[in-house]
Amino acid sequence: MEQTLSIIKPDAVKRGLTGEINTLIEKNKMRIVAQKMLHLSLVDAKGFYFVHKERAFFNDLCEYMTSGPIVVQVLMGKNVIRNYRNLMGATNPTNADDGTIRKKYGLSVEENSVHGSDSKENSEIEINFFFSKREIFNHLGS
Ligand code: FUP
Repeated sequence: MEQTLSIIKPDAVKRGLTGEINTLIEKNKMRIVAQKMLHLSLVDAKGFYFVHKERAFFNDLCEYMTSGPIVVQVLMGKNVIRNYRNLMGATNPTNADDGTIRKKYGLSVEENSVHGSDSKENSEIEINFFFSKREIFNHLGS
């Protein structure tokens, strides 16, 4: 069983899409084993997206991520890192496949509704960024 970090971003939380996105996650056989809502500080947004610090979009992205509350989650399942990335769709919603979260709900390459870890290594770093071990339930049953 693998875990990944998911973020429901400000554009989606603001539009009341948390429930619909959670339904898609659960219908696709991924379990939500931790979840909380929070409002990122600019320092935390910059820390989370540190790998992108040299990119032209870095400052805008960090400001957007602090523009309203987000929902952070740990998802669990077999191959959940890849499966959740597939369910999310391409970074730019215009290029995302039908049925993906970003195609359904994404507004632009920046306001693209969700984040998901892209590797096992990053999933561990990102989960530890937001959650302590005691907040994650890995004994939900099948
Ligand atoms: P992804 O893994 O699909 O979330 O995409 P990236 O890691 O490449 O980018 C992280 C976030 O940066 C995206 F979700 C949105 C933002 N971004 C922009 O705002 N503009 C860009 O041109 C590319 C990415």
